[in-house]
Amino acid sequence: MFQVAMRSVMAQRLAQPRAGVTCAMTGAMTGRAVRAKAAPFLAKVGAMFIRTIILSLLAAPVLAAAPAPPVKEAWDRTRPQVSGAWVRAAAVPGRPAAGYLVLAGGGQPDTLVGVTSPGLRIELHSMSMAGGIMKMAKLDSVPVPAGARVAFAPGGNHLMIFGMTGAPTSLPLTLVFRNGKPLTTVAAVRAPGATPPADPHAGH
Ligand SMILES: [Cu+2]
Repeated sequence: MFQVAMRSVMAQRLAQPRAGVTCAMTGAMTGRAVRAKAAPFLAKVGAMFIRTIILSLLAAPVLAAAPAPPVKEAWDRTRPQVSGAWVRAAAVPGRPAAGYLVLAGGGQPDTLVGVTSPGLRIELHSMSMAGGIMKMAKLDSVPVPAGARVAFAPGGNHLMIFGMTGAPTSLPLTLVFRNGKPLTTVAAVRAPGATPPADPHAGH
């Protein structure tokens, strides 16, 4: 395109020399003389074209790097997230079931202060071994530091679920936080393991 433009300009200059040039020249102007006169002009036009192209090339990355319009997040990164929730049904009817899940801390620290499910009572529990004896303690809250992984898992912190009857295949769990909005997840209910650990809930 640049070459085409140059050729076009050159053709114009050669076909129609400026009036001033023909007036100043009394004799017939040779093609060579016209080209000689036209050369500085063509060089100027060419430089302008090149400058335009270079400026366009320089501008392109700047435009590409401009910030994209804000996109609504699918979820709020500042809040904790919950995953992998499941419930182990009690081995003995009437005993509480145990619930497990993993919390991923958000951008801001928060604290889990409770878990609810319709018709059930749920407590936060810790579990520890002391002198070969498994001990549980009720927790009022569980900190969820920013960016941390907080697991409720067999042998450690867990949810103690009272009042579960029948054999539901899933259980909705709503996690209540001190700062953020509640989070609801669905926990799969599994049968008691074939080799359950010593029943740490005998005291309930
Ligand atoms: Cu417990």
